[in-house]
Amino acid sequence: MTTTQVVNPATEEVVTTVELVSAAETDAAIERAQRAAVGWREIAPGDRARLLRRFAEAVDANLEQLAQLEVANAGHTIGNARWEAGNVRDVLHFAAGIPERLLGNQIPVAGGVDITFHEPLGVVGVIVPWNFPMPIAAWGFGPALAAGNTVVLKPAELTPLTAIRLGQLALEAGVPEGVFQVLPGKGSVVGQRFVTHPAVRKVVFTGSTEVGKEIMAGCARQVKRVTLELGGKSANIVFADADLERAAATAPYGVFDNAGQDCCARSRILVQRSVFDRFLELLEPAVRGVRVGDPEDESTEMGPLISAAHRARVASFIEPSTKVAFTGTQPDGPGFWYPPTVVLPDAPSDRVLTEEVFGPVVAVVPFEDEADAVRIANYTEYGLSGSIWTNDVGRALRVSRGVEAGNLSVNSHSSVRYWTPFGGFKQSGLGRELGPDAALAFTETKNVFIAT
Ligand code: TAP
Repeated sequence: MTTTQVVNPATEEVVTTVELVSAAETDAAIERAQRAAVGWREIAPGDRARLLRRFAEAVDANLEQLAQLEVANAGHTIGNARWEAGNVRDVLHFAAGIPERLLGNQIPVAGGVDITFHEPLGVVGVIVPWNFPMPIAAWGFGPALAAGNTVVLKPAELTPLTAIRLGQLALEAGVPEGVFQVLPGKGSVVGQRFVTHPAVRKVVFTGSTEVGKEIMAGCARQVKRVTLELGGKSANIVFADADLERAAATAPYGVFDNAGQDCCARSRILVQRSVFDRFLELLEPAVRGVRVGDPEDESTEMGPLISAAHRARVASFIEPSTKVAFTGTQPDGPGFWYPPTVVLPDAPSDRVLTEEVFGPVVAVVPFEDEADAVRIANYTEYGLSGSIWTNDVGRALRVSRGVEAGNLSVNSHSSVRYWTPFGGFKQSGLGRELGPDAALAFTETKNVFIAT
């Protein structure tokens, strides 16, 4: 039996030990899910909806426990962790509206009636990263279950605790055995079986672009459906006509939330040259003011990084030649801490401008005009999110249409609502999660013609 130690990133103490699922156990779970799929798709829509609602209520009743688990396992601030558990509840409530609204079409044809059905795929495998263990899991399993699929879910090896608890809560809520199974294990073992086992009909993967490409290539062998949510290098574009005070005061939270371990992190701040120096003057106190520390403290705004190895990777972006404009604070003592860090890159090809840091490091660069801003924003393989700060509505819309990214916000840094679509352009991903069409990513459209 293989086990893994779960470590609290804020204290470096071992929280617990978790047994890892083997390849043979993964196969057995997939086969259970395949058997359970027969009954699950036959459950009356209203009953499936009711079970999802009960699952949501069980999450709500255990919200504080789930949040505390995430604080201990992932070092998330308690405020964020509560939001994340609440997001799972809300995604499930939203999903509970799906079974009774999975509408097909009746299409006019000669000589008969033509109708379409949205059929479930069967078993769906969901592979989750360590940065947002709860919401990312729910964005996959909520609509997948609602559409009549069964789900096998692999949490990241570093952060399995909340997923394991969600699996228990589903059973307690009455979701039948085998319909939703959580399989803690290694990506190379459990995740790979999702890709290679023919009974898994779709893989939803969130994680690095590098692993996402391997998953996609593996799935191609069986023409297996994939949704990919990958990395980002998003731009926060600040025009001279914007409310500079607000843009500067909020910019740290657009990138340092979750210690920058966020695929939507606005890790490049593009500032119109005429206000560049003024913006940096305003940004400095905002960055120094970010409260970094004990994630259990209600007033903390940023916690630690997930692991020592990840901290070393983040630190590698700051080379001796890197121009660091200023940094925020970090606590002393144990924990994988890294301070909020603002850098001024020399060239567009600087690693800190082209690669995803996935930590609290932001690069600030000047631009000349609207066209230049869009050009720089798009100078990346990624295209997940971004922000545009301006008081000119026409410009806000023009730049929104020009930036190649799936999730943009104007005069704010919001990316995620469970009822709006989420996903990336270019190498940030494939397909969309959440939003009104969430369930359609977990169905096949079937057309039936009936001669009359
Ligand atoms: P990855 O190393 O890509 O891991 C993500 C998940 O995939 C983990 O559960 C991992 O398992 C599993 N995995 C690894 N290799 C696999 C393989 N060969 N086959 C199947 N599964 C495999 O990413 P990470 O380090 O956890 O997360 C950080 C990265 O994810 C960042 O680049 C970030 O941008 C991206 N990310 C993107 C998004 C969105 S929404 N676009 C959200 C979060 C994160 P283990 O447990 O073994 O690691």
